[in-house]
Amino acid sequence: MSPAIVLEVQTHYKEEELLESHEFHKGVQHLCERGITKVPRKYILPALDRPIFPKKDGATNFKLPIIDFAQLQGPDRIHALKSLSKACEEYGFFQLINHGIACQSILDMIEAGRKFFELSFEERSKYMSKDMRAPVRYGTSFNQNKDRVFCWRDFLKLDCHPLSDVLPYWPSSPTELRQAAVNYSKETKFLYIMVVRAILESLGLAETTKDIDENDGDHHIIKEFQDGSQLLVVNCYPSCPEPDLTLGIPPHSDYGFLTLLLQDEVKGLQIQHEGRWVTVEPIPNSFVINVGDHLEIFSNGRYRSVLHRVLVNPSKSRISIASLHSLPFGSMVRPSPKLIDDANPRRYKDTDFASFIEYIASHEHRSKNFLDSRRLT
Ligand SMILES: O=C(O)CCC(=O)C(=O)O
Repeated sequence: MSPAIVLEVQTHYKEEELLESHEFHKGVQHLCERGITKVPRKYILPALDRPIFPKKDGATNFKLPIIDFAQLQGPDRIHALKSLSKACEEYGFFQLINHGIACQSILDMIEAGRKFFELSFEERSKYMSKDMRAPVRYGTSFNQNKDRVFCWRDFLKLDCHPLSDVLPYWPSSPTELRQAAVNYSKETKFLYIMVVRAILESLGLAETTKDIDENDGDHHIIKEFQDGSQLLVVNCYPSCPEPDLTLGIPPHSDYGFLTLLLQDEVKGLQIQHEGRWVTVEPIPNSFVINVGDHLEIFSNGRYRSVLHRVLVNPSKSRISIASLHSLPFGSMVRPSPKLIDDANPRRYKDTDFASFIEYIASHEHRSKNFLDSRRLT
């Protein structure tokens, strides 16, 4: 081929790629609506990063520790706190049962989320934004502005704090979404505060919940949790023709204190445990709760945020709803002074949201790289 023809072919491919990449930014749902039978190149992971599916369903059946919220609130709290502490230290994850959130609130939220992803692309795309601080964000992949390989997920992110400020920006369609998300965000926030109190107690930072209210220092932190940030993320993973080539979400840890995750009946969540990927069995009417980077920092490394990822399914689409909680946007996250001593020197630098957002906006995602940037050597 003459150099002129080579140049022409290269230009043609570049244009095609640009055109394609513009299409991919519209999301996986949009791609599937166009009827695809193969995973496009843009979503194909390097061989080493691809998931290995167990040959027989259930071959890697794995049960997360179960924490009974009713037990945590009852006379056997001490015992439940021990189990909570062990789960956070050894797994970074647990399933919460008997959580007290009304079934109807959960069903309404899942249904409203599902309906959002069934809207036309024109309607969904009104909420696309590159601004990480936008009160509502519809998008795709993990970080679509940075990802070289896209992942097989679309999302709707709703900032929930303070509700009165953000509500007018939330999607007005489907009509039931706002009410369902308001109820759901209030209920999950309440549950989060109860669980975080238990976490403080399990770390030995307050003898009982009563002490937390009376002790000035700890009261201040509970107040910060109450005024803290909350982000609802509705994840939609359409069924995928070649699920062994891609992932719904690549390995990552969550940035906040705790994430309360609702999975539907389709499994897909995998966590890294003892050096291997294990699939979390959905338990009906439970929450999967995981330690985030901010809690790892706050606990000075005693509780660990753990890598997790999401597999996609060849025949079923999957919806999950993550409620991510942390301190207010302006607050500093630092190891609790009560957890630092000669035997346990300070392990992390102070950090805040602004630096987290700046970091993810300017770096390609890799595992726990933000937290690693906060470690003191
Ligand atoms: O969909 C899931 O099971 C996990 C979602 C998740 O990891 C996330 O939203 O960060």
